[in-house]
Amino acid sequence: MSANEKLAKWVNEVASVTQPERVAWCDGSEDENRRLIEGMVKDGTLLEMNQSKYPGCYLHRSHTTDVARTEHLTFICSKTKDDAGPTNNWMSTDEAKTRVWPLFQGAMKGRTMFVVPYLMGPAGSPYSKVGIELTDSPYVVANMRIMTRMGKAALDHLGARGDFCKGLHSLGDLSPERRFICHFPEAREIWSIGSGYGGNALLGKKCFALRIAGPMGRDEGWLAEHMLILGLEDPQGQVTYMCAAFPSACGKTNLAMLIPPEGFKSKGWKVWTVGDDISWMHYGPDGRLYAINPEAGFFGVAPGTSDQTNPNAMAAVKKNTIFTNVAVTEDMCPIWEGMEGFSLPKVTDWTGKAWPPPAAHPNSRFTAPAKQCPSVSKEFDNPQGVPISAIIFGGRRAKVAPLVYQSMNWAHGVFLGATMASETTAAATGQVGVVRRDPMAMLPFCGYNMGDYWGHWLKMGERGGDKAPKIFHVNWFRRDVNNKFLWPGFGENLRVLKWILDRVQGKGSAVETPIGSVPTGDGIDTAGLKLGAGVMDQLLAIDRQAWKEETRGIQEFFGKFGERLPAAMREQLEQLKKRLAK
Ligand code: OXD
Ligand code: MN
Repeated sequence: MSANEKLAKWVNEVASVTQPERVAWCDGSEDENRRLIEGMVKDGTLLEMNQSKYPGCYLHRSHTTDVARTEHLTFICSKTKDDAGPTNNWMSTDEAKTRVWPLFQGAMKGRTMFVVPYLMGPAGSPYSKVGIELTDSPYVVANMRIMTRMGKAALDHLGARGDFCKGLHSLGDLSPERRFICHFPEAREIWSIGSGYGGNALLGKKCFALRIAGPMGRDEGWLAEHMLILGLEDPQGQVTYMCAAFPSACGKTNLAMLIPPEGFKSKGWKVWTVGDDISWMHYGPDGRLYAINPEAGFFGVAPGTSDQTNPNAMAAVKKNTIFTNVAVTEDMCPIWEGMEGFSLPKVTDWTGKAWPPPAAHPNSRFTAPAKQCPSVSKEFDNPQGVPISAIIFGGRRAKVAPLVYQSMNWAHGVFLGATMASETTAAATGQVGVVRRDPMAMLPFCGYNMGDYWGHWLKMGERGGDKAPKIFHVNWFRRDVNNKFLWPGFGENLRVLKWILDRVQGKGSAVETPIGSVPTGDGIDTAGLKLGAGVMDQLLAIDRQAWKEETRGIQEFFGKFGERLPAAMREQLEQLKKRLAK
């Protein structure tokens, strides 16, 4: 059976269950998009923004109970519970068939079912993969057109092959009671019902590119990661590529689009953006690890984004952007907390009313084409991807973790990723210092047993040998005794990237400590930065007592994985304990 026959058969099967009024095959063209948008403006799904200031931009206000990913309703439906592991919600395939599948019965009555072919990754790349999403939400189609290479590019890539990821999505009745996001890693299939929110409904993103692609990478020998990809250009014009993983809402998009501080910019330092959220990494013909960004757009958090924190993102969202749940000014321009001009009293909040704070929903978003970002890398569409020299893991730690340190080797680097954590702050929960582990920032996105996932990481390093990237850990969020951030962050993070680059090139001064190589006091270039006396020492300090405490937390966390914890991870913990005891 050819790919198209297989596709046609599946579309018919789904249509006979969901019973849409009509089926529309999407080609991704301008014309099709214009018609879709016109329809949505007419029925109120989209509001037109100020077309002279924000041409091609629209606002969507979601249902008020459908504003974020719903992790407790997200399931891995693998053969056994153990295959999903202790960090995922598991549902058996049989249960999914009896509990979730019936919800699709007649779910699309009176609606159009769109057939959305999409390509994850550049056209012509051996590393790109095709997905097909069947959805009854035109808003999803319009977002998928920005976030992926949609339509013809995908069908061309698929050709006669039948290997596409099947994704079925219906808004259902939008009730959280009947909302499920189910992943079938063995069948490479996704069922999502009851939500129109990006992470639940744009199936190419978290569902395919992470939860399904992860097990594919395990089986095929590559990595699907929750990482930004950036190119750091030095004053000689040489560009070095790095990937970085941070938990959601830790500034990944800002780091991917960083603008260097004055003294560095004038010397020729630049950051080029390849991706802000997901990285697929494969070994290339020369034995180096190459990354592609499977996505074609940014689905970024709006609040806090401004000309101060991320001018590149602000430029990217000036046209052809879909805003979701932001506030608007009187003349229908998007606005949110932290954005220039926000103090205007006359804004309308994300629900369409006068604004009691917050005006924009804290998880309000922009969906913008990556090509509109001034810092987009010229390698963005390179089918081979970019060669990765450094992998960076980052947590949000008020204490314990220094500003930056380098792992001793790959296995130790995997340990740093596996033990990544954030501490809650008073503002977030009322409880200070509660440690939440988020290995490789993949806690909500790893589609199989996390212990097996670490095992896969270890294998990938063995395969790379000397050519594998160097692994680092950063922490922009260390606080002083008065709970004030010690490090200014944002553009100044370039100074840390520069030390990482130095280390990759065999330069950069460091001291060996029990936790890894930490920069010497003068290792980080602080020229032009006004840091208080002793602040750099505090940023780089290792508190043995706190680290001993940390090893107890890690031991407890590792205990959850039982037999599935790779021996090398247990070994790393034992070695760390020994080094701390010396
Ligand atoms: C995202 C997330 O939306 O990580 O990218 O939550
Ligand atoms: Mn993310």
